Amino acid sequence: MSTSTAPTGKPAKAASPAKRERVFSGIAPSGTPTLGNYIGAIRHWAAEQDIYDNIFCVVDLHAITVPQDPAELRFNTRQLYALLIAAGLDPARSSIFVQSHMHEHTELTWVLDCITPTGWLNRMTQFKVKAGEDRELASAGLYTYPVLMAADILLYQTDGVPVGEDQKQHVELARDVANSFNNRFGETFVEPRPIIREVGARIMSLDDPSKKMSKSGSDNSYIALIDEPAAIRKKIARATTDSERTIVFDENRPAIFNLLTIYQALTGQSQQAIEAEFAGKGYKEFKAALADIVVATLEPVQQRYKALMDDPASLDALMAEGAAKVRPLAQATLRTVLEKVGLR
Ligand code: ATP
Ligand code: LTN
Repeated sequence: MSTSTAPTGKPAKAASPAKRERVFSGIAPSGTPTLGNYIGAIRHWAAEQDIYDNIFCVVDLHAITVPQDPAELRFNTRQLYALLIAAGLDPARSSIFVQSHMHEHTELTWVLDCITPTGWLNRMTQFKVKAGEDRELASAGLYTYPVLMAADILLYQTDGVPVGEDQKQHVELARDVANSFNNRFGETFVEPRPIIREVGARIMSLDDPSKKMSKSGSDNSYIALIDEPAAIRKKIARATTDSERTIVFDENRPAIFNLLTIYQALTGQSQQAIEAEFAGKGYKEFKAALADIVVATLEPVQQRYKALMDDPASLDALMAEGAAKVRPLAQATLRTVLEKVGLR
């Protein structure tokens, strides 16, 4: 195939042997990561590291779009970085870095800000939700946040962006911004696509199954990846259920459905096998079994996390190495952009 001739008469380019697609994903240090982040995102990123060329980023610049306590932000950033590695992201196979360690993100954001029509930003639904009642008080950073996210993605010539459904609109905006820049200044950016996981991966809050489990939710609503076994058992024992007794996957019973979804995600068993296992048993027994699974899943993660946090110099070195790995690509993209726009 590599010896064939293209219709133009020029020899066709040899198909590059198994060039991996590049994926980029980010997670904000806006609290302690939860079991929802783990089941819906982190464990998939970890499992797919050999399929893609991976870049993962702790997006601290995104965290300050809403007020943050400086000391907490500093701690949350290190904690999230350590937890990503503890949960299976491997610095040898992936580039893992902190967004603010790379000044190229903010520089590219300004250029992209200047080619993004405000009309596009006005259509972003997450801003409307996050800004709350008094939109006039929301920061300009929260409003332009999708452009910073576009810069994160475009700086690394990303092919695919694994995100939850709520972020699809932002990835599409990144694609539109890339396309608009390419049309105006010539081919510069890869136009990325969202990689959305099929449904069933959305873990809901333990005290209100109509809301998503979120690291910025109330204490009893989520299981943090660093929760002690006793706290995990207590939160699961207290989790909302309903007045029926059977333990079956019924979407019309969202509370038990959510707990069963967690059980299924962590054991990998089929719905039928799980229903058979708990046929004739009560909520108490099921919740105890679920707590055992969650505790057993998180125990090795917590051990690795503790070792990383107990050795701050090694954690600093990992962060520096992660940034050093992605820096050449970010610098090359930014240099091209500055030249095309006439700033160099
Ligand atoms: P915040 O509370 O700051 O909005 P969050 O906990 O909702 O944060 P994000 O930081 O927005 O989570 O998301 C990081 C990744 O985790 C995303 O890919 C997102 O889709 C995934 N994720 C977050 N919450 C859940 C959940 N409850 N179930 C499944 N996946 C989730
Ligand atoms: N906005 C995303 C986090 C995020 C991101 C990114 C995800 C920031 N930059 C780039 C993918 C690619 C969120 O809130 N989950």
